[in-house]
Amino acid sequence: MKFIDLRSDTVTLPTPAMRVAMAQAEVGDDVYGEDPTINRLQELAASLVGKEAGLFVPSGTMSNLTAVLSHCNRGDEVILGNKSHTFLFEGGGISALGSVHSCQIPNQTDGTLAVQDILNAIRPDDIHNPVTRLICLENTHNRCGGVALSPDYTRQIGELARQHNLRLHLDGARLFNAAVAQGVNAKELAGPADSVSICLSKGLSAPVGSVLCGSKDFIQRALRIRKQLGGGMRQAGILAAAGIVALETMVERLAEDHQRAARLAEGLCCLPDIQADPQKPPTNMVFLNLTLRARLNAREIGQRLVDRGIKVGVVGLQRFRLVTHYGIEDADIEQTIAAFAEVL
Ligand code: TLP
Repeated sequence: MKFIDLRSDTVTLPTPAMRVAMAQAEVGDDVYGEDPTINRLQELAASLVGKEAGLFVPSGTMSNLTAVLSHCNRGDEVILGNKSHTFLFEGGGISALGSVHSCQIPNQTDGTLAVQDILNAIRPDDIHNPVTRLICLENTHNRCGGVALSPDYTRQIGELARQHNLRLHLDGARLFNAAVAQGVNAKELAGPADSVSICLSKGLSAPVGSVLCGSKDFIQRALRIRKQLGGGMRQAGILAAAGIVALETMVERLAEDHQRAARLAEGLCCLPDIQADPQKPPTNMVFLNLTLRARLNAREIGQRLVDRGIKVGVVGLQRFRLVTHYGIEDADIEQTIAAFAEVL
């Protein structure tokens, strides 16, 4: 059975052009810095986000971890959102592997961290306190509904960080979704950050990888951390080749995913016992809540949808996440709406 898989944009398969590029990729030993395809990908990614250098890493999780460990010393503190991916879904790696302390402050519904909350979280210089070193933002913000942070907000937090001698890291796993949705250049969104992580294997459809970007000095430190984490790959130009195709050809089409998410939310909102949150999805994620009147819970509904060839993310007793992506067509959206109507 061919499934309509809306659990995540991580399920995207490489495009035919990626397969060709992978087969033909020129490769070398990247630990010696000698893989020409990886070098090209790193330069391309860095230029797209306006940074001096890039580093190819196997995953978004390793990219964020490498960034935090490159910015922080043991015992330093990072200020991040209580709904951030790094806090919720990266295995606590920054503390488990890096001895970095985290200070979680509430993510607002628009994905931001309130300026006053950040200011309150910055520790005074006192031997009892960890040293506040880093602020992390996420754009788009996954658990806040795929919402996009604006260039203005990011600039404001960049200035705040500089005033307090802090670094700013941006988890831009879906930075290009944020750029396309707002009609702005990714450089504007990444500019205020000292480092930015972008993912190639989400909406951009490459099979593997993320690129961590920043200044040359920062990437030099990150190179050592990546090696410590076991992320120094060898002839991985085969993977980077797909990443180049992703960055060159798959960014603009993200707008289609956003339109399909909007149609999906609109169709599902008309059904009884279900509410999209927010009503109009900002990018490619649709979060749905079941009302208390619903006769089945989210897990039960999820199972009945699987029986009808549709996979959705069940992210709470009464909550779903549906993500549109390359490979999901208009007809799949209509079929999903019809299946929900049948099951509810
Ligand atoms: N997110 C995945 C799951 O881990 C939840 C998904 O399906 O959305 N930052 C953000 C904002 C992410 O959404 C993800 C993946 C990552 C980092 C980690 O990327 P990977 O999976 O490559 O380690």
